[in-house]
Amino acid sequence: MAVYPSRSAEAAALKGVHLYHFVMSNCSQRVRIALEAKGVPWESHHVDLPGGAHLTPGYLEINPNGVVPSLVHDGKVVLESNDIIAYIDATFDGPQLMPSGDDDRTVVQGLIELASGAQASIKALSHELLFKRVRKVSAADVDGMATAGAPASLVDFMRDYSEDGAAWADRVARARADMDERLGQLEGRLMLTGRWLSGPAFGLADISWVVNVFRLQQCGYDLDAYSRLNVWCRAVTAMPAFKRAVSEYRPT
Ligand SMILES: N[C@@H](CCC(=O)N[C@@H](CS)C(=O)NCC(=O)O)C(=O)O
Repeated sequence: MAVYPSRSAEAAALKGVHLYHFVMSNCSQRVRIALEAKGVPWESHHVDLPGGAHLTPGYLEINPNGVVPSLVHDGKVVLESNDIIAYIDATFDGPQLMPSGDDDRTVVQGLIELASGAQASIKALSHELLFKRVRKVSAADVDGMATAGAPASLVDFMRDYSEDGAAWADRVARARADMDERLGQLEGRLMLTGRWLSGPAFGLADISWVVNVFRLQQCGYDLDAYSRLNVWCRAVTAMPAFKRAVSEYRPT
């Protein structure tokens, strides 16, 4: 996990815990849940993704990948939502979210990597099943992203989305197959543990995955085949930390 002094003068001067995030971003939600579960006070820097605020020169100095979330703690920046939640757990008091035994840790780290690897599929499914109805993107918008300095992977994705042709259909089909494979692994894990993905206690693997499964529910994605996962998701989304961070969260 990389933790380094921010290249942004604005961020380097910040004291305390500051989160650059977007209300609907599942990666941002993941970090907000970890902060709430640990009881860490934090300050919000809401980044308007649809408005392109993540592609401004000032934000690209904080996060050169042009994505949210970014955590700044006493002027040091931590990127990548799953690294950020591990950093929060390791740095602050509160309930321990990573199991202490070596074997459990290895499994939880694997589940977190499984969630990180799901991001491309979550993004494609969110755009296809949730955002398409409300967010039209033109070729000129995509050119504007490229001119603003957005990384090529973001531009290529938006180009396929805006064109809505064979390349986009292929992305969506691959996302469905990939997601079903990952969800099958989670169902298997819950068959072993019973209640939580992280093991005997709620923890980082649960936080990492709940935002993805919740998003799939919002998308109307077919989750009928995953009965244990549905029970698990109901339990996690009923937790106060989830409510404060996601379902009842309003950006400030
Ligand atoms: N691997 C990164 C992925 C971050 C990411 O893709 N964030 C999305 C929101 S969930 C974003 O900022 N997207 C901007 C865009 O696609 O233009 C992480 O886990 O932090």
